[in-house]
Amino acid sequence: MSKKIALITGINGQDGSYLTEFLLDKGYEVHGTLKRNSVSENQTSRLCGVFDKLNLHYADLTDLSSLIKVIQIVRPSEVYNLAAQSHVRISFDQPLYTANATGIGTLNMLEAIKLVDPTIKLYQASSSEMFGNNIDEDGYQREGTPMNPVSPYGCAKVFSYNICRNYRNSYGMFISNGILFNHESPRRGTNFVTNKVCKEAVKIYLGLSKKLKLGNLDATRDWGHAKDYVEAMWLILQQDNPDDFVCSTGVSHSVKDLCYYTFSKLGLDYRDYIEIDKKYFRPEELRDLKGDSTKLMNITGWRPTYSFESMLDEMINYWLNFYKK
Ligand code: F7E
Repeated sequence: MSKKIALITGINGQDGSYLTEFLLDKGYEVHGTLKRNSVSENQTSRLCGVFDKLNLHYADLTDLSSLIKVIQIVRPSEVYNLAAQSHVRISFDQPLYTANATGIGTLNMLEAIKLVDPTIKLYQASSSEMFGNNIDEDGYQREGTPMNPVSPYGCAKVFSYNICRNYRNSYGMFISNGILFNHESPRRGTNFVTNKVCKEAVKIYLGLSKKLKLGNLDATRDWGHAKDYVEAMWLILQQDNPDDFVCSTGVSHSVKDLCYYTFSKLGLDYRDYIEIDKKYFRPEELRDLKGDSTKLMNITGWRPTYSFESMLDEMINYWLNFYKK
């Protein structure tokens, strides 16, 4: 059987790097797109372990011609569309760019696939941010929960989710949405709350910093590990039929719980170090997220392997080793 070929947009992000490693282990030929950046040096730092086994191409979701070209060159069997402006708070500062990259960018990818080869399978990185503050009666969000986004990012993701369903139904294309809840790791950008807290708590513990400024401590999130979630992405594309799936752990914690656990692990009381800074609040807050992955687990057999605690332990240890070096 010929080698399967995957194309990953946003290959240099947290998820792109774990997915690359996962697919290389499965024997795939892996290609990825990079967006042009004025500083090229750190762009592929998450990929350093597998850099020699990769094929990188410059392309941008906002540039349809670049997508058509890369699909014509690579001829993938599977496309994982992970690229986006993915920071919720920043989407309020850059709403138009977010709508273009995170929303219209997906439509560009759909058109590129439809024009070049509509048999290519597409995984779309949809998000729990699409639900906004809607919760089912039992406190969970799942595939049927109505979507009511509360950020430009969430609105753009709802557009992408819907246009994917529309192309699937209209043209019979194999397009699946993974509705992923928050997923973290040592490779997470340090302007997302988990890795910010782990990094800064370690700096405080080592005497390198004194305070940590945060926003809303009462928000709750369902935090899983990115390594587990990229397996779900792959499983979703291996099904006989395209469909939409929630991927989550089913357990949620507050930002306060996150601070308590992380600082306690280092023998510190978080209350001595945290300052509230209004600039980290969002104009409209998404209060609580907790996902029900029953459908994904029943149909694909997926199970998360990390707990909230084991994930944070890995992240704390990463920063301890980083600063001790
Ligand atoms: O915020 C609160 C903040 O930025 C989590 C993205 O991957 O997951 C992510 O979006 C919570 C929020 O992630 C700070 O208000 C408090 O309630 O880590 P975050 P997010 O906004 O949930 C979804 C599923 C995605 O799809 C997104 O792409 O933490 N929070 N203080 C803070 N958040 C940040 N970033 N910084 C703070 O200082």
